[in-house]
Amino acid sequence: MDSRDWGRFLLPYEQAVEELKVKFKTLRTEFKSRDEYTPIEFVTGRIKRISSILEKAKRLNVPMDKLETGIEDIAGIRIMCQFVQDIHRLSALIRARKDMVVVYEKDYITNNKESGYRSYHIIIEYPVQTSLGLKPVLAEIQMRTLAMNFWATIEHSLNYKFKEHLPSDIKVRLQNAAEAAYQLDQEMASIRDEIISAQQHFEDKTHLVSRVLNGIQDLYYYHRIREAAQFQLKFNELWETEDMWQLKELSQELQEALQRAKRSNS
Ligand code: 0O2
Ligand code: 0O2
Repeated sequence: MDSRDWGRFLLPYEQAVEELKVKFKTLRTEFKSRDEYTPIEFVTGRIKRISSILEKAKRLNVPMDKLETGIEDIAGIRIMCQFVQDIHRLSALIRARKDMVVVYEKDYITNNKESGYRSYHIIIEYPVQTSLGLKPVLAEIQMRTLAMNFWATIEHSLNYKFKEHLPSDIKVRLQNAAEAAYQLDQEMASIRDEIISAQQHFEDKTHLVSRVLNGIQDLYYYHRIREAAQFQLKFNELWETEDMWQLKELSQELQEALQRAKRSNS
């Protein structure tokens, strides 16, 4: 293949990378415009370098006329997420899309590589619209957390520099660092869950308080002055102690008192 052929060969892959980058960046913008939490932190993309394609073809015994099917990551998209849960959510969104077809998936998060590498890879078939008609190309979508990306970026640059000559003690330290990155992801995920459940608890409390206060006001409306004053006193006590369980009971009793008041009023 001469250099001109390479240019023509890579063109649909370049187009695929550009289009896919726009699509996933737009997905992020869409979540943000709805004020929703976005599972995408940022998106990057690249075309594999010709030397890397040749090296990989040699390593995998792929003949030059079978590069299109033999090398799946000529077009590569990388999506960075805050949490591992975001990667699973994003994978489901990708599987549901009509503009790309999932060929297969590689879960290097559950089954990390020997190096310590973790990421979730999805190989897709993506149709590129060219002047000669539709051309389906293979592309690899890598999804990782920020911690996984931090590790992989540094490890990749070290491997690139030292090739196969990475000292074995360094390899072990990199494996340990990968484990530390994974622990960090787990810790952050559990902190996030606790924050969300604390927010939920806060929401519950806010609703409960307004339900009780509205209930007391309704009792006044039905001229149950003494009862309303008793509920107000009880509420003041519980408000001080922040006893949610008793506050729930108080709210229940208040609803029953209101039903009685409504019945005797009608
Ligand atoms: P913004 O709003 O400027 O950040 P292109 O769209 O072709 O110009 P490409 O190829 O996607 O850009 O660029 P690149 O360098 O691969 O980076 C893609 C996006 O990821 C860029 O944002 C970077 O700012 C962002 N990015 C890269 N590394 C990090 C990182 O560590 N943290 C964060 N939060 N963002 C990072 P944009 O698309 O130019 O937009
Ligand atoms: P580039 O162009 O530098 O991004 P194999 O390599 O045979 O084990 P396979 O099937 O070729 O596996 O592909 P795999 O492992 O699913 O995905 C290859 C890509 O995943 C790599 O691209 C990296 O981007 C990333 N990757 C895989 N393993 C590692 C690893 O141990 N460390 C880091 N940093 N990244 C990894 P390339 O080949 O590096 O190409």
